[in-house]
Amino acid sequence: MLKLYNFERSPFGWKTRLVLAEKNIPYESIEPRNKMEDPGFARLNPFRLTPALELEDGRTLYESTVINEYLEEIHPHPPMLPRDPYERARVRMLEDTSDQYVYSAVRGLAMSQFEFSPPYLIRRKPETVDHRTLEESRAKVHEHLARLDSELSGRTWFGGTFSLADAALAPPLTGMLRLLGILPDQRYPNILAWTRRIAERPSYLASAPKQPLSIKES
Ligand SMILES: N[C@@H](CCC(=O)N[C@@H](CS)C(=O)NCC(=O)O)C(=O)O
Repeated sequence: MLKLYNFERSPFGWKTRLVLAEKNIPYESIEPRNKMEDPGFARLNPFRLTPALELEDGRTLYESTVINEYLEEIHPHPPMLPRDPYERARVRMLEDTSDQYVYSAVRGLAMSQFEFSPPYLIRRKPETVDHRTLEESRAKVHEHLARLDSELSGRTWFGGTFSLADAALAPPLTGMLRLLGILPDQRYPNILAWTRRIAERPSYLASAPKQPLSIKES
């Protein structure tokens, strides 16, 4: 059986769990311990990040996007990439920019105000809040949300049908941005409708963290 090394509350692990669930692929989920020191974890991923996927023959893959593309290739049903080459590229573009740019703005918004101490985000004391990063990140997040809302115009899912881009966007749009109080926001009606739809999807319900992060006032 495939083994997925990941953390229940981590966004990139969730992104891969969502694809595994969507495609009904059996796997064992393992939370690594001591991954920064354990030489066994460096064998799984020399960059020591999760998720990492161990195949049945012991070979490993890392980077959520690469893992998800591999899953799409070995389990093509249901397809999570459109058939049309332009639309496939568009889904990949949405996924890649979500991981690189949306995630970095969301991270800036969170880390400027909170300390990350799972299962909590602990609110920083006022004098340690990084106001400049906070405001820059907030502005960037809203630019992304406006762009993503228009990507959904006339579409049920980011990929037309449920796609690798939808899996990549589920953690920030339904996890951290809700926790931070940025979403729901009536200015983004298509994202709101998408969020309601995805919340009913069995793969979403199966893959979402059972005990998500919560905010702790310091
Ligand atoms: N580009 C990587 C990002 C992976 C990543 O940042 N993983 C986080 C958890 S979601 C992690 O391992 N953080 C722990 C650390 O940096 O030590 C991917 O898509 O897999």
